[in-house]
Amino acid sequence: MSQLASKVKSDFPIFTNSDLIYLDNASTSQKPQAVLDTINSVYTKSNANVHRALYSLGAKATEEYEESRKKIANFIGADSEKEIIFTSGATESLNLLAYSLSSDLSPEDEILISEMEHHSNIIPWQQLAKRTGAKIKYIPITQNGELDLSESNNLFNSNTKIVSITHVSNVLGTINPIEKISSIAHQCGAIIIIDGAQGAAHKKINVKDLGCDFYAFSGHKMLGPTGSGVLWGKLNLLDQMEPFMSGGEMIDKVTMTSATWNEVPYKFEAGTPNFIQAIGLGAAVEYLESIGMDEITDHEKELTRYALDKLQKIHNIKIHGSGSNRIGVVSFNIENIHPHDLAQFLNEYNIALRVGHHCAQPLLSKLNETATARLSTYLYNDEQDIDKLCTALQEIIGYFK
Ligand code: 7TS
Repeated sequence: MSQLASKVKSDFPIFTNSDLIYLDNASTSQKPQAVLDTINSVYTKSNANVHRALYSLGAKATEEYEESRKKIANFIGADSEKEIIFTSGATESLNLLAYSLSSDLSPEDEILISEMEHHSNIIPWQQLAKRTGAKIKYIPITQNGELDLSESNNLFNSNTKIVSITHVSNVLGTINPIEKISSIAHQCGAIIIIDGAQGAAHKKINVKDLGCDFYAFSGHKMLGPTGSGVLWGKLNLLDQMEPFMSGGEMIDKVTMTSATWNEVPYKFEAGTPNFIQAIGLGAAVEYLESIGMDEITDHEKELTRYALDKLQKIHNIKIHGSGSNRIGVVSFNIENIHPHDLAQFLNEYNIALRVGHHCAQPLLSKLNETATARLSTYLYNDEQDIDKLCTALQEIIGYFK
């Protein structure tokens, strides 16, 4: 078994002198000391608003903010840091796109998403469809919990203008074949957007290799602060798009009656950005790189296999999704025990995992469930966490007998 967790756990103060078993990483991740130190350092040594102050402190904050943008561009293999827009998270990144791409759509157009999307990659498109009259279509999922691309000839056609798909399912852990989907989308002239909220945190990303046009993700799920997120987009597409929000710093010239826009990425960063969080995200990326993303992926794959093996031995458990290309997320139900009861009992063991619909109600209804229990791992989890979870589950099943 990988030794990664024992190597890194002490970097995370939340685990110091604690028996916390944290298995809710798909919701948010814990933060290493390096990220906490960076945030503290900016607040105590270089806090001033970015891109406007002429004094040294302002220049220092701006430099750190822009340095973080470069680190993130490098982390995901972007051509230029201009392609990195700081947002508050994947939700804002996806809303930005659904708003800014509005003008390109008319009633005969189609938006293609999938049945395994998080609400953040469904509702912005439903709202866009309402505004424009465009139609939403769904790529179905197979019994295994993988995207069913067998009908892609019907689903992808010349009316398909936007395809927006999750990289990794937050309920099933399925890793989707993004390169293949990007290629089909481009063949019919559509824009392809990837919701990377569960991707960038757990896998080495190269946006060019993925072949997508946009990639959205959240900083807080990858060891960074809340309020940090990213939208990566191809520069030529970002250049053509209208801004999402308007206000300070996103302008070039403003008169009493009109305004022109600043260049990308600033056109999309209206107002005071969450610059301290963005700088914190840069520190998170540095930390992840110091470990190595491939090592993190391997560790989580191994741990997922271990978890699946152990969970399958529990009587009356139903594990959702059986695809082979999956990572770090396992959803399950135990017969006759409501997931909410399960979570409450698990809390007595200091085990944190999420139960509910995981903001993916259409997927849950496909699974014929209203709620599941979901464990989700990260680099600091190990087999003991899984063992303790399984022992607790067995005991809880005992109480319900
Ligand atoms: N897309 C996916 C696939 C997600 O899993 C999430 C959050 C989001 C988008 C939105 O990210 P946010 O950072 O903007 O909120 N997923 C979850 C989850 O599974 N449990 O809590 C949040």
